[in-house]
Amino acid sequence: RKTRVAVVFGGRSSEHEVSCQSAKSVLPHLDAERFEVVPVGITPQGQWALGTDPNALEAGAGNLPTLRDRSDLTPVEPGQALRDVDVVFPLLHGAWGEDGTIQGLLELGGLPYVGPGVFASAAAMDKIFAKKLLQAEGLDVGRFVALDRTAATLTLDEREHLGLPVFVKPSRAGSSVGITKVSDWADLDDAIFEARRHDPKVIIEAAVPNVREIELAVLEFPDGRVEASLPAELRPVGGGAEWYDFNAKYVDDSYEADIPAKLDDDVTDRLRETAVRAFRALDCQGLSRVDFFLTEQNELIVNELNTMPGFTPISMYPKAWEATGIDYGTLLTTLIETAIARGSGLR
Ligand code: ADP
Ligand code: MG
Ligand code: MG
Ligand code: K
Repeated sequence: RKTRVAVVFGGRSSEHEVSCQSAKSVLPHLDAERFEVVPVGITPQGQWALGTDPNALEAGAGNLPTLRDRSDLTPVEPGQALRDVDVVFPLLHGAWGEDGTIQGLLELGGLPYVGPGVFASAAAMDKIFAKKLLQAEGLDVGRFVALDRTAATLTLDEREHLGLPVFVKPSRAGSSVGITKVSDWADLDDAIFEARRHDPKVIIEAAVPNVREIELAVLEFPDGRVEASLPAELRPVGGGAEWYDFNAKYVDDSYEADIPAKLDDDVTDRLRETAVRAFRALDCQGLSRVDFFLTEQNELIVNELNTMPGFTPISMYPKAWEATGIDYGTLLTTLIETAIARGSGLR
């Protein structure tokens, strides 16, 4: 019989719609000869539902599909939704999905799944912990200060250490949600307040001047080999956008992608090597997108790892593999085969 793949999408995070959009693209591209797809939706309230076809969803925020305000769904318990499934593709972005929580549920159920395990997912989701682990590996992560739950604001010493401008971010979020670029210390506390609407833990980073944003797609193959794609670059066009915010990501056309990025061969080689090191430093498995800041001096700063990046055919992760020689359908098959080869349990 065919391999039954549950594609779990939607979810409780602020990236609910982005996840629905990813699912909408993945479903029709899964190899129908080998895989039987079981779409499993999770509403923004956290209700699991079977039989939700992401291609039939209506548009919500940012004109993206959503499971919001759907009263016609048939609610199920997670265990019921995943009964008789061989492998799970947790196509969820952000909290309660990309952060180790659903991975924990699947471990308990003994089900293999696409992507990193509990620890790596949680570590990559938390920008503060991710940076500490990357630093321990000897990788440059730039200057930052972690504001724990009790610290109200930056001390004068910390302000001096970082300098202006700074980026103020929730430690555990994504899609640029809750992030503010601050160019005047008078605006700092409002930015911290905004970040804390998403996470009590806040990270404040020195802005990298004239930064180039480079992303690499890292993939684990069924035989355990781990490889990084060619680098892709996100470039602001028309001088309108100052940084890669939510609108630039999903709404307007203020950023363009160069895939592959126009870089000297030695920089490309260093990026590919460092992306795999970062993947291993967080104990990732399956896949991860490793996002870099390239400085004017061609220094590599690891910004973050995204363990379940956007997955439409025009998203950076699949595009970067396409440019490296692996098409969208083959990529999806590889991800699922790697998950099955790994099995469940400690590994
Ligand atoms: P998210 O997980 O929401 O994508 P990021 O840490 O990647 O959060 O930040 C989002 C965007 O903000 C980046 O892609 C970049 O455009 C900008 N940015 C974040 N931190 C810095 C920094 N230290 N220097 C320059 N730009 C930054
Ligand atoms: Mg992110
Ligand atoms: Mg990012
Ligand atoms: K992340």
